[in-house]
Amino acid sequence: KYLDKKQIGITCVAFSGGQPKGGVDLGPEYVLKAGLIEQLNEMNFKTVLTDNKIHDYKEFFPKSDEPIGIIKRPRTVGIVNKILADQVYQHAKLGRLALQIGGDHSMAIGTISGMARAVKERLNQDLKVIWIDAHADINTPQTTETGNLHGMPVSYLIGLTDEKIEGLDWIVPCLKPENLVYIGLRDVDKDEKQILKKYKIQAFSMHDIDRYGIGKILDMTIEHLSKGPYPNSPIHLSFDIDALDPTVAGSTGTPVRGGLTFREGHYICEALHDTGRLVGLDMVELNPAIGDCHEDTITIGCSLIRATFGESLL
Ligand code: B3U
Ligand code: MN
Ligand code: MN
Repeated sequence: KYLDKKQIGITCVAFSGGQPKGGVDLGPEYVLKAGLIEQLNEMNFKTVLTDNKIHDYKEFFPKSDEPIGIIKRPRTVGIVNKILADQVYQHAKLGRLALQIGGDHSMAIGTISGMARAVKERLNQDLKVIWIDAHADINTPQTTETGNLHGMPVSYLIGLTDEKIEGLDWIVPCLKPENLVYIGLRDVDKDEKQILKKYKIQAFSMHDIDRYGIGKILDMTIEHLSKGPYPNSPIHLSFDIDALDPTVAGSTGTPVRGGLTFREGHYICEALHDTGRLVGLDMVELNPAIGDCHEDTITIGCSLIRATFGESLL
């Protein structure tokens, strides 16, 4: 059996280097303080916390990290993700479900690299990814206007750039464009739209959700990820909390109006749990230093995690 579905390897990524705002590194601490581990244990999961601590990875930071061109903190983001990839891989190769709590979304470079490596090794299959986000995070070093690496992880995972940037040069492309589906998009840069078109990436915007409803969107998502030689191959869910509407979960670095409702967010997690194919979950961009009701955002982060791991409604 590939998975031991009763064990979760949890990695707490107290990291903010993929973007400029402080506070997103506090996400994991607040999620644990809200009782997530107890809640998962209550659901009969055995939980294993990576290195038995909230990781800030600071012992691995380079002494200096000047921008390379427009790219900010490439060596820091690079080394943190290299280590994170190994941590996720170690859990996944033992057949544990892997939960990563962030931290900014640049960390998906590591989480998905590590998970894809384990899936390749154990099953000789390609990992499929569902990316829930207001943003596409698919800028390349050539298209980025901000230089923030949390806006670029997908381009590194797919391998859209040949340019070798110091610190990021270890990344091996591990995601095929046809194995990726986006849900929740509403703030996508012009060049990113070109990339989505060029690589024919399946992307459901908020407009699509308005039109079809979240139920049909998930049916289409799962259908898309069931094409090809391995219709039941493992799925990784990368959930940026800014996919939710700011009135629902406002404590995040780049809120965008017109997002998912509380129920739409949870429905995504529940429907993916029901596929039986989920192997990994990232819950990212929770920033308790932003907004005046961060308890709501943290509580919702916890309940999305529980929904993904099968907390049943009835
Ligand atoms: N696309 C912009 C903005 C952005 C991406 N991800 C977030 N914001 N959270 C960029 O910086 O690449
Ligand atoms: Mn994101
Ligand atoms: Mn986002």
